Amino acid sequence: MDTRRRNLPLFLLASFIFGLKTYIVYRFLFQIEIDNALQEFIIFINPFIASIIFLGLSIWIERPERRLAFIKYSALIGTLIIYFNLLFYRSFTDFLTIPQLFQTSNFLDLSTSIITLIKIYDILLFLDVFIIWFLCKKVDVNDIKANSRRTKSFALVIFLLLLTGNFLLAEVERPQLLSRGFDREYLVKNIGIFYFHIYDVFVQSKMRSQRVLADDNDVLTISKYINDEVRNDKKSELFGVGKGRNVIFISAESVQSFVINNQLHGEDITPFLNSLINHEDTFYFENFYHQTSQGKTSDSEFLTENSLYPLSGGAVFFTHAQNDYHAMPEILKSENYESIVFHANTNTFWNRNQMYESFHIEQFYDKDFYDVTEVNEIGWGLKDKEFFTQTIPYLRELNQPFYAKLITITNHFPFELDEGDRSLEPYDSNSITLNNYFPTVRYTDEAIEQLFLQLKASGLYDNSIIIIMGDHDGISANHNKAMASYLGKEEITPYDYLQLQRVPLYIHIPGYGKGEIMSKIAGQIDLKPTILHLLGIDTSHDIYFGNDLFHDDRKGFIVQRNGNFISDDYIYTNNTCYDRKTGDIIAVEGEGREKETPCSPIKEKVNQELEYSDQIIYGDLFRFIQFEEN
Ligand code: GP9
Ligand code: MN
Repeated sequence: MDTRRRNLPLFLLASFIFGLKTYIVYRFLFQIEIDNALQEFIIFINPFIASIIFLGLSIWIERPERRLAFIKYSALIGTLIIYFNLLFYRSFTDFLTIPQLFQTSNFLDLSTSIITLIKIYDILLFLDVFIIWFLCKKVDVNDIKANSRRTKSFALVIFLLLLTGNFLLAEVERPQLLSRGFDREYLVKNIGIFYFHIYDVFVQSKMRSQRVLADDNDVLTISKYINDEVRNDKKSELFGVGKGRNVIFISAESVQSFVINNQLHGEDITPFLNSLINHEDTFYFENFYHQTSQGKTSDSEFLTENSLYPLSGGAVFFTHAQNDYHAMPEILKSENYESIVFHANTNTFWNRNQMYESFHIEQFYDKDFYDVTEVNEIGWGLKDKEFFTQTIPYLRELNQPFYAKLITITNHFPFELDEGDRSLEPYDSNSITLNNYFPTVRYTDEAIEQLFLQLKASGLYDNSIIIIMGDHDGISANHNKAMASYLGKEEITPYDYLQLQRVPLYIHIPGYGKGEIMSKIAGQIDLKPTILHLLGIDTSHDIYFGNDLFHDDRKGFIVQRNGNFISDDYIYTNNTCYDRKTGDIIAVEGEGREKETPCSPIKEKVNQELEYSDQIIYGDLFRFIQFEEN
């Protein structure tokens, strides 16, 4: 009799039982949010595909006993992996990662409460293992023969197809899922827990090997560069004007500068932000650039807290959350400041829960601290107005001085807004994204206006510095055509596109009275020294790549993560050196063309600086430094 047929169904049967269990756990024991039918479909098929592939590896095992053992132990180990994740999840609403396994504090937390995390019905999660073991026991090993080459090749093709299909669907659901990292919940939702662990092992081991090769000599070269090329320790006129004040930092989702002082349908898009520019207590930076890459909001947070560059690929919040940093909250702590973040999204998004700990942020008021209902929710959290309203009571309770960061979300792609919240009609072009962007920006503008009133009413306003910063662009190059039509241009050139990477920066110091419009180029990298100096905190022992924006003597260029840059005189993008002010092309680099252009010497520094910043992150170099706080 043909015995191949007998063991083939066994692994398939086992896959089915194990897959079903996994699906039930995903769907009913983890609280994974499902937003659409495609996600529902992926989360349903993934457990079966994953089990078929893993248990299907048994096809390549020759010896029958070993083959059965493989199936039995895979089911057991797979179940244990799911179960440990479940226990961890019950405690932290998060999935296990390698760094967490080594973070002993987590496990201490867990071990004291482990009994409370185990539920009696958990035993049912092992039911499939019992069944699979029982089935394996029933099989007569003499009936099992080696699989033919044809069977193996056939299985290989099928497995590869299944795997690719699963990943393609995940990619459709969430483009750049693996390269950007996003959120662990998204990863698990789209590729399942087993591939997620493999992915995590891969990312972590790559990082660890780079870290091992680094040593403390690397730091010396970098600090020399910073002392020679970046830092200026002379105090600006504003050094210490905000001493002892609170810092309220509003990270304004996707707000770009092109909407400021601009109109649509004959109306100002951002009336409040426009009026704020002319306020005597405001410094408005009209040539301020975001410098983020794939990590978007998290990159902008990384830049502002550390004055280091994010990574060219992936999100540093995911890849290097375990590093030693010397972030603003840590420095502020030694000045008796408490640092807090408010953002009504889950705390695992962008791995904030882990990275914030490394930054010494003391408290993260995430979604759980807010009353989120069907009416006030939008996208990844609360509507901005509701978010600010619910944040005010928390702010009032804080010990002063504090550094509070409030991250808005309403003006996020795809720029949805309920009809009743809309006070500006959409634009009319072939890009729905750009069309809908204007009403949501207006909404955020109104929300910020409301926040100012609330801060005044709460008595917090006078003793604070209020900073408003656009986190990154909201309108990508895909919408260039519509953007050109809005701006009344024939096309968006690479020069225009780089100029569109400007985001607003406001530094509002109640009572200061001598605010100005600041025209010199500036970037997110500059915020750490700027804020610390305003508070009168010396940074001369620190390592960072930005400049105090109230200083005239600066390094003179702002770097984009892809190596493009803006300097006082030039803009470099698309291998072309432009005159910054006129946009005229000065020189094009490339074969057969000029090698040396006015941009070349700056380009060299730019690349050097990016490389140093990467070295700090990849080598985790700050672990070698004892930063002295004064
Ligand atoms: C999510 C929010 C938006 O919590 O910060 O992230 P983004 O997609 O802009 O990076
Ligand atoms: Mn963002």
